[in-house]
Amino acid sequence: MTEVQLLLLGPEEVGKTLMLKRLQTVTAQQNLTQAQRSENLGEAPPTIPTVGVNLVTLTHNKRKYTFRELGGAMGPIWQNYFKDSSSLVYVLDSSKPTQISSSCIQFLEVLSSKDTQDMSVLLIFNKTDSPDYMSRCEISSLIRLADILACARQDITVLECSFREGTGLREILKWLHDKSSPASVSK
Ligand SMILES: Nc1nc2c(ncn2[C@@H]2O[C@H](COP(=O)(O)OP(=O)(O)O)[C@@H](O)[C@H]2O)c(=O)[nH]1
Ligand SMILES: [Mg+2]
Repeated sequence: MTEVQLLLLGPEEVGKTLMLKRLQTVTAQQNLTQAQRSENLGEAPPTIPTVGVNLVTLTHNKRKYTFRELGGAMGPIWQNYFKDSSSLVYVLDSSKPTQISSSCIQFLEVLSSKDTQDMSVLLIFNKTDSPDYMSRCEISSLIRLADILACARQDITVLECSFREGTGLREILKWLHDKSSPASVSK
């Protein structure tokens, strides 16, 4: 089976672990018959802060995806993991404007590393269910997203999600399928 290695980065508490739990549920449901399947994902399962590396494997459309979620406190050594991955998912919390500015700088540092130049990148604005969330349009002007997308060498896809409500998960699975570069995966 084709295997894809991905890095999952972003500040703490933005919803990375919940994203993995939600994707595990959705991909497990896809292996059930129509009758067994429940479209309702239910309440968000609890998460505990990730210490070190959280390794999660999903199977979707005959491909195996291994996510390495790195705890936010590991920021200074993220770069040690770049070489082992072909794609990158970066999550931001759209309900925290002050954090977005600083984590955008961290995101730019990731994009400027020579080891990420050939990666496919998915940038997620999570927590759109929060009452005070910023829309994609507002965040885009705050961090000058158009300039980032124009200047980056990477192919960057942007998505708005709520992992609490389970929105955006199918788009993530589609991105995984479309963007996992055959050249960087092992059989
Ligand atoms: N309101 C809301 N809360 C969320 C969402 N995603 C995650 N959370 C909550 O944010 C907290 C941190 O989530 P977690 O997945 O552990 O974050 P991580 O540190 O990035 O792995 C938990 O209490 C989650 O339930 C979301 O889409 N909306
Ligand atoms: Mg976590």
